[in-house]
Amino acid sequence: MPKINPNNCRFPGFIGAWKTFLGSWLYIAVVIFISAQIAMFATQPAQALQEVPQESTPSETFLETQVLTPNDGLKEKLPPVQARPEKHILKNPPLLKFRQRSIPLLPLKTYQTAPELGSGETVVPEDAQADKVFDLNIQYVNGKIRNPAKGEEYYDNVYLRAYVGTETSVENPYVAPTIDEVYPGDTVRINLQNNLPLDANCNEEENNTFHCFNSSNLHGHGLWISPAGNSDNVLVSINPEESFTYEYNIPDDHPAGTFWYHPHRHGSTAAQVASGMAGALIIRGNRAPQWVESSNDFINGDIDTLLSGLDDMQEEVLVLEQIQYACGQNDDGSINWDCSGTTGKIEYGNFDFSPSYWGESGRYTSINGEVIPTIEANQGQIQRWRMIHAGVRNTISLEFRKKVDITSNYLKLAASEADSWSQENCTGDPIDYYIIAEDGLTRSPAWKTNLTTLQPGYRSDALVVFPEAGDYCVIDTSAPASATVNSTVESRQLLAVVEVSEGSEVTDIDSYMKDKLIQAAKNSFDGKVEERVVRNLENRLKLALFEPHPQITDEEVAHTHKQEMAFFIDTSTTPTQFEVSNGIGSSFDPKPYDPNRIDRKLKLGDAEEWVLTSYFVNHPFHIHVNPFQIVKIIDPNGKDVSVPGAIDGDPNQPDPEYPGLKGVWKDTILVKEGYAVVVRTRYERYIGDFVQHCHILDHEDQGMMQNISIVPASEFSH
Ligand SMILES: [Cu+2]
Repeated sequence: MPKINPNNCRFPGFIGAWKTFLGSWLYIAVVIFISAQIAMFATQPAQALQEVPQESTPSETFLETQVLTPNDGLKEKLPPVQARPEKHILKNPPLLKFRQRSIPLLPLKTYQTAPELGSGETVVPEDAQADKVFDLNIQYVNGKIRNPAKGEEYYDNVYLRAYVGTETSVENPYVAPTIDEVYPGDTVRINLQNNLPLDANCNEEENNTFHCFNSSNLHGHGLWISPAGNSDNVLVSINPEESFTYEYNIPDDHPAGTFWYHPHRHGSTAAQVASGMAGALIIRGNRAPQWVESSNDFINGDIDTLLSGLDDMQEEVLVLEQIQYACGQNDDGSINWDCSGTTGKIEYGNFDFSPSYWGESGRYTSINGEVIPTIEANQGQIQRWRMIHAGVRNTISLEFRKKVDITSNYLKLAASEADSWSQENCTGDPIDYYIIAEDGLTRSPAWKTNLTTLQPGYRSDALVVFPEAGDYCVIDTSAPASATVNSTVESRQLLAVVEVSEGSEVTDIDSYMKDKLIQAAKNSFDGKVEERVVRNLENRLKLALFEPHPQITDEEVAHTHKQEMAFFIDTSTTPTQFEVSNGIGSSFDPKPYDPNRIDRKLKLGDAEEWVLTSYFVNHPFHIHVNPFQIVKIIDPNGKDVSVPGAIDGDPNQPDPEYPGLKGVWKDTILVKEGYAVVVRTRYERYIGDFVQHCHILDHEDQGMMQNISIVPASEFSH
């Protein structure tokens, strides 16, 4: 199977390089076009236009800005909350601006010229590698969150911890800015300044409890980078009034895709993410697939290079959040969810989780901070939805249905009424769309579905096309209890409404999407690459030339250890213990997290198979650094439910999540009680200590986490 070779991709010889060069200009043109589209939709066009990331800054400017205090001008920059526009058109989160310095080409790089191509030419695309500096503050913000249960334009006041960057949304200041325009090979520096107040109640010695809500740090979820030092290190605590510069060296062969960032300080992770502290982190790629004559094979490329050939694609970043603000306690000690006359917060005393709280809270899943926003689209226009489940709890099962009753008001609707409202009003059949990436990693073939399951931590990149003009409901549809993180039946929620204006006719979504993508391939590629990409697309929309990692074969794991992992909640103890076991079956030995214990030592360079299970309810497993490939998912009856077309659970209401995941790369996967999720992963390139954990973040804070250490072979012993 071909794999991305960064050297070949980046320096593909003279002709290839010119193609890459031209391709990147085409890409820039598309970015400008999309930005212009966004600006057109924005209620404040001038502001939206400013959000276009700056082009490469001359080095003088860079040096000039370098002498500034890293966070100058940010602290007081938060604008006051203003009167809100009546129409809630969804906007992408603001972009976090950066300062950039292009890295001069080092002599070493000439050595990396692809020898197979035989040209010896080294032509560097202008955007080859850069040093990008981002400033990010953590601070309290005053904001408003729409509460449709109370009226059409009713807002709850909230006071929340938030990431604040160079650009802050006036309407939704708690929405974290998007880190974008990052390319493989870039160095990303993030100056994280914790401006939260000192917390006298913070006891650093506490473990596996909710504590130190003002201490934080940063995790680049899904990034394939070092976990050590000041890279993606979540084992440090950045306390109030402290700052820390993270340095992410994005490797040359890093996949392009949808990633995200959030705090990961053990004890405050759930509280901070539940406040909305989560942002998109998008890696862009301009490496086209390549044909290599000498090896008679292809080198894979970035899906972005295919999609840039679409003539009018629109990109939406959707950060789905479940901001569980509360308003103190009732007399009986229960949480008061009614914020009339007060301000919603997430603090000690009103912060707690149980599977039923989200439903009881009456809160809505917000998108980029908006509750039931309107998304604008044109009939027949392909949209790339980069969806990020940045919530703490609640499974999202996404479907689109035509809304038939166009007069029915959804702007005043209690969350508890959304189920019947959706059933009455969104009566069209669910439409098909195509998942092209899971957790940022391109999958092949594109997965045609009308229902996607997003668990906390998941991302899904979907290509969506609306076949008719009119309104479509974006529904978080009801899911069977067996399919959810809370193991309870979840009722329907309305997430958004898509207003589709008249455009190109779509009679059949399948052939329409295929034709569009084939045209895109013809626009983007030529020769053997074009031929192969087109042939693949004709065959069930295969995206094989865009898969980021080579498969892990049976041979590769034949002689390495097997890892076992089981999640467990011990309810027989007080307090309840949240645990992880290194063994399953007779070796089951669950333990809560101990910061001073390394739970697994792994050998650099090995590939291993892991069997993941749960002995008590469902938990999304997430591991840092190296992603994994799903081999099979065995249900309690011994059936592999990861194969396309498998029926998982009750045939009358099967769980749609697992079928089709066989062979797919991910970094987070729901592990259902009694199931065995079998995955393989390579311990590539990076050594150091990091974690794997349950992505129900309150479980993580309470101990459902393990320390993992990848060491060089010389330090490894069983
Ligand atoms: Cu869990």
